[in-house]
Amino acid sequence: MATLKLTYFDFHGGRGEPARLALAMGGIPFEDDRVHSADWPRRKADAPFGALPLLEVDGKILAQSNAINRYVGKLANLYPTDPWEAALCDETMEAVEDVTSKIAATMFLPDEQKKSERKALVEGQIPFYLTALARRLEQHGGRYFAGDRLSVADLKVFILLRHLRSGALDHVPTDLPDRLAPKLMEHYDRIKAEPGVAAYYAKCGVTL
Ligand SMILES: N[C@@H](CCC(=O)N[C@@H](CS)C(=O)NCC(=O)O)C(=O)O
Repeated sequence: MATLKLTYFDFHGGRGEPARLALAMGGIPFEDDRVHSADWPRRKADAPFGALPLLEVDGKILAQSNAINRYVGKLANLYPTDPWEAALCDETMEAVEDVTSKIAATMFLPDEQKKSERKALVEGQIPFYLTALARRLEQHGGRYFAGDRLSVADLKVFILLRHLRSGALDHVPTDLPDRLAPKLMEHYDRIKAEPGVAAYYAKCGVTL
């Protein structure tokens, strides 16, 4: 078994969280390297694209969250083997990445600008992606995003919804997913109840 180190910021969410969760659910040992924001400027130059997450596999570095999710998904049996279902899994993860990038672009804006740009997102792109994801979920049978079993795509959507509902995003109403995408919330509750997901967050002391 390869020696794995996953490097990401020190919070229970974001682009590094699906891989952390997938590795834990697969019972795959890894070093959970959590970067404090004060240390990031010093470490940024070592990241191939100047960003996290990174996965180190026997000393070799892999960047880009969805590449990492696919790799660990294969190790943890959380990535489809069927080519079509694998493509659906990728589609979902890229859609989450699209909306994540739009939200991330507002993260460090001055407050007035953040408020107006977040208002625009809340009225436009966030509902667009939530309803599109809910529709795709329905088209794929309503339970999972890729085939008839759990994959890293489901984990990534779950983590996005958890973030949107957490109250950590100023100017984003926490009930947005519940109001706009009840089918997605049924999916959220299904993933939250997965024994591996529940066990991981219980071990981390996180209330879902
Ligand atoms: N496309 C990249 C985006 C990575 C990214 O923007 N990561 C953020 C954290 S979620 C980051 O490292 N921000 C700090 C910085 O850019 O200096 C991926 O999917 O991994």
